[in-house]
Amino acid sequence: MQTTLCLIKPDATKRKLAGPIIQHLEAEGFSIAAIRRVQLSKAAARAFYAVHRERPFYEDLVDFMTSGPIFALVLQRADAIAHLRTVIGATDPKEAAAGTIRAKFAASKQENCVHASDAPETAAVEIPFFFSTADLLA
Ligand code: FUP
Repeated sequence: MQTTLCLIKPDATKRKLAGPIIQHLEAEGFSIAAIRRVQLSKAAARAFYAVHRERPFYEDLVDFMTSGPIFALVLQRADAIAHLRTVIGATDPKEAAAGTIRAKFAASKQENCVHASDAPETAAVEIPFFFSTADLLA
Protein backbone atom coordinates (compact mmCIF):
# COMPACT_ATOMS: atom_id res chain seq x y z
CA MET A 1 0.00 0.00 0.00
CA GLN A 2 1.13 3.51 -0.82
CA THR A 3 -0.40 6.95 -0.16
CA THR A 4 -0.47 10.06 -2.32
CA LEU A 5 -1.93 13.56 -2.21
CA CYS A 6 -4.80 14.59 -4.47
CA LEU A 7 -6.29 18.09 -4.65
CA ILE A 8 -9.71 18.77 -6.16
CA LYS A 9 -9.14 22.31 -7.44
CA PRO A 10 -11.42 25.40 -7.25
CA ASP A 11 -12.78 24.95 -10.80
CA ALA A 12 -14.01 21.47 -9.88
CA THR A 13 -15.51 22.41 -6.51
CA LYS A 14 -17.26 25.41 -8.12
CA ARG A 15 -18.76 23.16 -10.83
CA LYS A 16 -19.92 20.56 -8.22
CA LEU A 17 -17.52 17.97 -9.65
CA ALA A 18 -16.09 16.79 -6.32
CA GLY A 19 -18.63 13.95 -6.18
CA PRO A 20 -18.01 12.62 -9.72
CA ILE A 21 -14.23 12.94 -9.25
CA ILE A 22 -14.28 11.06 -5.92
CA GLN A 23 -16.52 8.40 -7.52
CA HIS A 24 -13.98 8.02 -10.33
CA LEU A 25 -11.14 7.70 -7.78
CA GLU A 26 -12.97 5.08 -5.71
CA ALA A 27 -13.80 3.10 -8.86
CA GLU A 28 -10.03 3.04 -9.55
CA GLY A 29 -9.50 1.31 -6.21
CA PHE A 30 -8.34 4.28 -4.14
CA SER A 31 -9.45 4.54 -0.51
CA ILE A 32 -9.75 7.96 1.14
CA ALA A 33 -7.36 7.90 4.10
CA ALA A 34 -7.98 11.58 4.95
CA ILE A 35 -9.98 14.48 3.47
CA ARG A 36 -10.28 18.24 4.18
CA ARG A 37 -11.96 21.26 2.63
CA VAL A 38 -9.41 24.07 2.47
CA GLN A 39 -9.40 27.72 1.40
CA LEU A 40 -5.77 28.36 0.47
CA SER A 41 -4.22 31.73 1.30
CA LYS A 42 -1.96 33.32 -1.33
CA ALA A 43 1.04 32.49 0.87
CA ALA A 44 -0.01 28.84 1.14
CA ALA A 45 -0.64 28.53 -2.62
CA ARG A 46 2.74 30.16 -3.37
CA ALA A 47 4.44 27.73 -0.98
CA PHE A 48 2.64 24.68 -2.35
CA TYR A 49 3.67 25.55 -5.93
CA ALA A 50 7.09 27.00 -5.01
CA VAL A 51 8.74 24.70 -7.56
CA HIS A 52 7.03 26.78 -10.29
CA ARG A 53 7.94 30.22 -8.86
CA GLU A 54 10.09 31.25 -11.87
CA ARG A 55 7.46 30.14 -14.43
CA PRO A 56 5.37 32.79 -16.25
CA PHE A 57 2.07 31.20 -15.12
CA TYR A 58 2.97 31.21 -11.40
CA GLU A 59 0.97 34.24 -10.19
CA ASP A 60 -2.04 33.24 -12.34
CA LEU A 61 -1.84 29.75 -10.84
CA VAL A 62 -1.76 31.23 -7.31
CA ASP A 63 -4.79 33.44 -8.10
CA PHE A 64 -6.67 30.43 -9.50
CA MET A 65 -5.81 28.12 -6.60
CA THR A 66 -7.04 30.74 -4.11
CA SER A 67 -10.23 31.56 -6.07
CA GLY A 68 -12.37 29.15 -4.03
CA PRO A 69 -12.27 26.15 -1.74
CA ILE A 70 -10.38 23.00 -2.62
CA PHE A 71 -10.59 19.46 -1.26
CA ALA A 72 -7.35 17.82 -0.16
CA LEU A 73 -7.37 14.02 -0.07
CA VAL A 74 -4.86 11.42 0.99
CA LEU A 75 -5.50 8.43 -1.26
CA GLN A 76 -4.35 4.90 -0.56
CA ARG A 77 -3.85 2.00 -2.98
CA ALA A 78 -1.13 -0.28 -4.31
CA ASP A 79 1.17 1.88 -6.48
CA ALA A 80 -0.98 4.89 -5.58
CA ILE A 81 1.40 7.63 -6.77
CA ALA A 82 1.99 6.34 -10.31
CA HIS A 83 -1.58 5.07 -10.69
CA LEU A 84 -3.12 8.40 -9.69
CA ARG A 85 -0.95 10.21 -12.24
CA THR A 86 -2.31 7.83 -14.93
CA VAL A 87 -5.88 8.27 -13.73
CA ILE A 88 -5.77 12.10 -13.79
CA GLY A 89 -4.19 12.36 -17.28
CA ALA A 90 -1.92 14.99 -18.84
CA THR A 91 -1.77 18.56 -17.44
CA ASP A 92 -3.44 19.92 -20.59
CA PRO A 93 -6.87 18.26 -20.99
CA LYS A 94 -6.44 18.44 -24.79
CA GLU A 95 -3.52 16.01 -24.39
CA ALA A 96 -5.10 13.86 -21.65
CA ALA A 97 -5.90 10.25 -22.56
CA ALA A 98 -9.59 9.42 -23.07
CA GLY A 99 -11.34 8.38 -19.87
CA THR A 100 -8.94 10.24 -17.55
CA ILE A 101 -10.31 12.74 -15.03
CA ARG A 102 -8.82 15.72 -16.87
CA ALA A 103 -10.11 14.47 -20.26
CA LYS A 104 -13.58 14.00 -18.78
CA PHE A 105 -13.88 17.17 -16.69
CA ALA A 106 -11.10 19.75 -17.20
CA ALA A 107 -11.54 22.98 -19.15
CA SER A 108 -7.92 24.09 -19.69
CA LYS A 109 -4.29 23.64 -18.68
CA GLN A 110 -4.92 25.90 -15.66
CA GLU A 111 -8.47 24.84 -14.83
CA ASN A 112 -7.58 21.16 -14.84
CA CYS A 113 -9.67 20.01 -11.85
CA VAL A 114 -7.06 17.97 -9.95
CA HIS A 115 -3.54 17.84 -8.63
CA ALA A 116 -1.63 14.64 -7.84
CA SER A 117 1.81 14.16 -6.31
CA ASP A 118 4.25 13.21 -9.07
CA ALA A 119 6.79 11.12 -7.09
CA PRO A 120 7.31 9.55 -3.65
CA GLU A 121 9.54 12.48 -2.61
CA THR A 122 6.79 14.94 -3.62
CA ALA A 123 4.06 13.00 -1.81
CA ALA A 124 6.26 12.96 1.31
CA VAL A 125 6.24 16.79 1.31
CA GLU A 126 2.71 17.39 -0.02
CA ILE A 127 0.80 15.10 2.39
CA PRO A 128 2.15 16.84 5.54
CA PHE A 129 1.49 20.22 3.86
CA PHE A 130 -2.24 19.52 4.42
CA PHE A 131 -2.45 16.81 7.11
CA SER A 132 -0.99 16.23 10.57
CA THR A 133 0.26 12.91 11.90
CA ALA A 134 -2.94 12.54 13.93
CA ASP A 135 -5.11 12.94 10.77
CA LEU A 136 -3.29 10.04 9.15
CA LEU A 137 -3.59 7.47 11.94
CA ALA A 138 -5.64 4.49 10.77
P1 FUP B 1 0.71 18.57 -13.16
O1 FUP B 1 1.77 17.86 -12.37
O2 FUP B 1 0.12 17.75 -14.28
O3 FUP B 1 -0.36 19.19 -12.30
O4 FUP B 1 1.44 19.77 -13.93
P2 FUP B 1 2.62 20.75 -13.51
O5 FUP B 1 3.25 20.36 -12.21
O6 FUP B 1 3.52 20.90 -14.71
O7 FUP B 1 1.86 22.13 -13.33
C1 FUP B 1 1.20 22.43 -12.14
C2 FUP B 1 0.03 23.32 -12.43
O8 FUP B 1 0.47 24.53 -13.03
C3 FUP B 1 -0.95 22.73 -13.42
F1 FUP B 1 -1.80 21.87 -12.86
C4 FUP B 1 -1.62 23.96 -13.96
C5 FUP B 1 -0.52 25.00 -13.93
N1 FUP B 1 0.08 25.23 -15.26
C6 FUP B 1 -0.39 26.28 -15.99
O9 FUP B 1 -1.31 26.99 -15.55
N2 FUP B 1 0.17 26.51 -17.22
C7 FUP B 1 1.15 25.74 -17.73
O10 FUP B 1 1.62 26.00 -18.85
C8 FUP B 1 1.63 24.65 -16.97
C9 FUP B 1 1.07 24.42 -15.72
